[in-house]
Amino acid sequence: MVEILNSWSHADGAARASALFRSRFDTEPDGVWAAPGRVNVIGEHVDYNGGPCLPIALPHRTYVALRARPDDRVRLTTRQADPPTWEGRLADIAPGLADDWVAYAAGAARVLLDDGYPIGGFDAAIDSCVPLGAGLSSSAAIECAVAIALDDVNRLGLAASDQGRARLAGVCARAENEIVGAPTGGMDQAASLRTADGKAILLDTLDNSVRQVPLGLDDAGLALLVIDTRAHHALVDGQYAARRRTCEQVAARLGVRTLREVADPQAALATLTDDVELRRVRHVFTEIARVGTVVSLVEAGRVAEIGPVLDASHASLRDDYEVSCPELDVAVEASRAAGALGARMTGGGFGGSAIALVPSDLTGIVMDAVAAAFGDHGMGHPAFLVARAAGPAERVAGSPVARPAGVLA
Ligand code: GAF
Repeated sequence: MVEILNSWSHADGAARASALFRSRFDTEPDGVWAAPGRVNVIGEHVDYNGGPCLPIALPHRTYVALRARPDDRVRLTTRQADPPTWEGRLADIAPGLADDWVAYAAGAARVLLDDGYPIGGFDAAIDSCVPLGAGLSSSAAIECAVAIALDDVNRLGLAASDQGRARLAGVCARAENEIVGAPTGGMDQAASLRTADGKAILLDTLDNSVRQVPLGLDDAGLALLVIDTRAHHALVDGQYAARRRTCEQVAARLGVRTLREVADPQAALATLTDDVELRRVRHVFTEIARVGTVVSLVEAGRVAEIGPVLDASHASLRDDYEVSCPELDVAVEASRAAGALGARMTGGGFGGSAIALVPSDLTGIVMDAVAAAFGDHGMGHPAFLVARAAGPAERVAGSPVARPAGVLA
């Protein structure tokens, strides 16, 4: 029997978060807000290089029951961490917080305050069915769930438009960079806040625009299988930062702000004499091109043909960018051998998850094959989910908070 990672209904998630809130704070929350994890179809490690990426939001969400306070205190509790509580003042939310989950949960409040938004203290209870450390953006889901709740209870009105949601996503990304200390790009927060139900978004990180892209998987008889390798995944251990630094150094030397703005990628590659730099930058250039290929195929109704592009992305991430690991490689190879049309690691890498594009009727066979291959390699038990493009972060319980006239809509 393979393990399936099930998501919760909104009713279940809201009930869990509310129950945790009541047991910890002995009162009712103002409401419950939920933000999804994501899986990226293509466009890996390009979001901090001005490149495009194509994530979908998952039905797996982090639920936050939250109540505004009349003072500047913040009290947090979660079912997913130990110790499960934190208390402090808004002013205490700063780089160096002891626990990452506290920084994810409270960081957006600090950045909103720094940007001049009128944020007050709050009590919040967090529960989540986003698999932790699986490369599916469990951290961004916490940030975005709290951010959208704070937007609502403080009547900022940002969540009402894509422009405002883009601003909230930027706030959450800065919380991750500045408060958590993880030098990530902005894809995960945009995916959690700016997607639309049933669609991927093409996020262009150069101008921060998004375009909705229906993948058409059901019509093509295909499924996007996510394989959580359960191998360790962490973005703050220096490997991610080192790759980002290399890209930024080369961009600066080439006289551009981001590698996306290099006018002639081939000519630029020809100037690189350091082998590591050459391979890192080659990944970025080729991955950006692959996003274009996938979007063209999908929009032409030819999603069944994107498999080889996913395969090429994996090879590039494995060999040029060097962010794969044995578990991801086994997951990808075993899926292909069992009938997947293409497969690749997804997310930051160094563990986490892979995706496989599979004919729907082969999903069970591919899952069994991957689990068996892990067994053969002594790799423990992977877990699976079939990705369905879900909607963005939103309030899922409680009444709308009345907004004064004149706020950003
Ligand atoms: C992680 C980061 F958080 C994203 O910003 C992105 O860079 C991704 O790795 C790789 O594409 O999820």
